[in-house]
Amino acid sequence: IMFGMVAGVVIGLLLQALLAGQSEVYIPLGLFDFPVKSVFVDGFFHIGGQIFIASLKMLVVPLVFISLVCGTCSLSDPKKLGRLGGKSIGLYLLTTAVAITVAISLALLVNPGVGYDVPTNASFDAKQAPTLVQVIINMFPTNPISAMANGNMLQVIVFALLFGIAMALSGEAGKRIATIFEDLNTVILKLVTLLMNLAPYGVFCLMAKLFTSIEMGLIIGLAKYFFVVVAALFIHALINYSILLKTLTGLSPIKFLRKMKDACLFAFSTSSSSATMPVTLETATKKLGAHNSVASFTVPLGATINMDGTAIMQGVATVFIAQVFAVDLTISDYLMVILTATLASVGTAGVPGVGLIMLAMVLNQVGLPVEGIAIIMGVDRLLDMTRTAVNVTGDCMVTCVVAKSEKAFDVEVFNDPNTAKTLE
Ligand code: DAS
Repeated sequence: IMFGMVAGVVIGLLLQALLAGQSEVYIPLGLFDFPVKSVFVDGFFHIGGQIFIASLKMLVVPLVFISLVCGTCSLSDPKKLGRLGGKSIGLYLLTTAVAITVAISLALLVNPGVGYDVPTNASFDAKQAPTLVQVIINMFPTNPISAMANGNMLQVIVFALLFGIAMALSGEAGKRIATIFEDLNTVILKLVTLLMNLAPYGVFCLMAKLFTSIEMGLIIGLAKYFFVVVAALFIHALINYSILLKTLTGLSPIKFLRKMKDACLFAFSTSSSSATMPVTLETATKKLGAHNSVASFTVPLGATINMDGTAIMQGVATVFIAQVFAVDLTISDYLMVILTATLASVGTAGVPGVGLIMLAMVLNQVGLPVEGIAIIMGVDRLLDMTRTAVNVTGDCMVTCVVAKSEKAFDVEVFNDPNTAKTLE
């Protein structure tokens, strides 16, 4: 997978150099001129990348529903579900609040927006993200089939939890259905590993297409902003998560990060926590050793409500935009940013670019001009890829902490270096 990614980046940058800003380049083949970009970039790479993303997304709803029903009905006592929910939601909100606090502190140290001259054509239409009340009401599906058809993950999670609890309380009938769900889970997980064989090619196509058109030059103009976000992402993923994992579970952060490689590569390539979810779930159970009864709940939940990487971008972007527009934010404004960004991440699914939509909500909350988002949009794609990898790392870190605390964790699997290999 790593090879597919590096090859895609190199081919993309070579094609970008070959195109040198033109919309197309032709290779004369005697009978006709061969259009390189249309055939390779808009053809093979685009189609290959979209098929790969679609194949991952195709799995998300059935995988989450089946594994969560299995996980829930296998819980010995449903009261454990309450503990699971409390611990995971509490830890997800805590890590997100810590993430954005680190981001704001680092940004206030570096002052990325001071002295930045605003381009005149800045404009951004902010689609309103849902309020917290709407999120809570929307969590309960009026029609579970439409929730699945629309990929409304919070509604799928709620329905699967209720269905699994009802199965656990339904005696023989529940036990009979449970065996069917166990078999379905085995089959759907086999489908996940089968599709993993597509990964190197899919990642190659995604990277090749992206790096043919990505404006690397924009990073220079926004270098301070870009590198403050990247620095905060690495501090959070390598230091904060390691401290939390070590103190709360005693597990080795080095082993943890080594096992996160595949999931992070998928998250980086797809920029989508939800598309990466099948790999995140496999990583949490087969590589890290968390039992499905916990991971099947905490991973889908995390992919939906836990976005530490996104909160980090929002923290730095808020400071950057306030400085660019010379707006002095008070400490209470920053506390409001921390609260809003933490809660905003609850309400939006893990898909590419959702971080910017939530940023509009955060900026509105502190009275900052939403047009400021147009300034940072140019470099957001690369940042989205990196922060999505941090998002899924946070999901797995909390999964390990909760699973270990619930004694639903195999330390042997975690310590086994062989399970660090690519998903077979
Ligand atoms: N791409 C989002 C995700 O899938 C994160 C973001 O947009 O910030 O987690």
